Amino acid sequence: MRVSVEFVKGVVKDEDFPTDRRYEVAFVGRSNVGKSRLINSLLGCKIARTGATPGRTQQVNFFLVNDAFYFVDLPGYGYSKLSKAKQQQLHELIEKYLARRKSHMLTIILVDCRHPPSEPDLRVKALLEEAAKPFLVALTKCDKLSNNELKRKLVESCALWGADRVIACSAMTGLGRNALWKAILSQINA
Ligand SMILES: Nc1nc2c(ncn2[C@@H]2O[C@H](COP(=O)(O)OP(=O)(O)OP(=O)(O)O)[C@@H](O)[C@H]2O)c(=O)[nH]1
Ligand SMILES: [Mg+2]
Repeated sequence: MRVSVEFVKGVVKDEDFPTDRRYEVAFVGRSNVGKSRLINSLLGCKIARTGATPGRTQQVNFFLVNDAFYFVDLPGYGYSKLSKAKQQQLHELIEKYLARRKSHMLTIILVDCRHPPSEPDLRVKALLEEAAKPFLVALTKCDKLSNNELKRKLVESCALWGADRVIACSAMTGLGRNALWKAILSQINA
């Protein structure tokens, strides 16, 4: 799929979120899980800033795709070098966004395929279930697992999250890119 993309803004306060009411697809997960790189892989360009050191994204970044909907790159949680107050502030911003934002259509929860979901991942799951909002789970960095390890991980993840929600991904090899696009578009066009 050919896409055009424009960085619209990065915000730290919910009153600065865009007001044009286009649908939003949000990417959420631990710091360093690969949110920004997966967004770049989906969009086929290097628009979201990525980095080897965690804590790269500390704002809510809005990318307008095909002038039609937004990809929203949320700050990563669990970045221990931030002050407790700043971490708390980011958590509140993320949770407020996920629970209350009206134009927010779909959440992609990213979980590193080599680790179990973190406690905040499970809190996001509970919050979205509570708000009756749809979500998918992208297992990231699957290039790091052997085929057998990946099969085992998929069985385990499907049992936890629901089989129709889990997509094995690698921003490095492109694994999962088409499946993720298909799921995103079917939700947006539903
Ligand atoms: N091998 C491999 N490395 C990846 C993949 N995706 C991301 N990475 C690496 O993981 C690191 C973190 O990626 P980011 O996309 O910046 O992570 P993030 O979730 O946006 O991190 P924050 O902005 O801190 O929340 C970078 O060094 C990436 O190159 C992947 O699919 N495979
Ligand atoms: Mg990032």
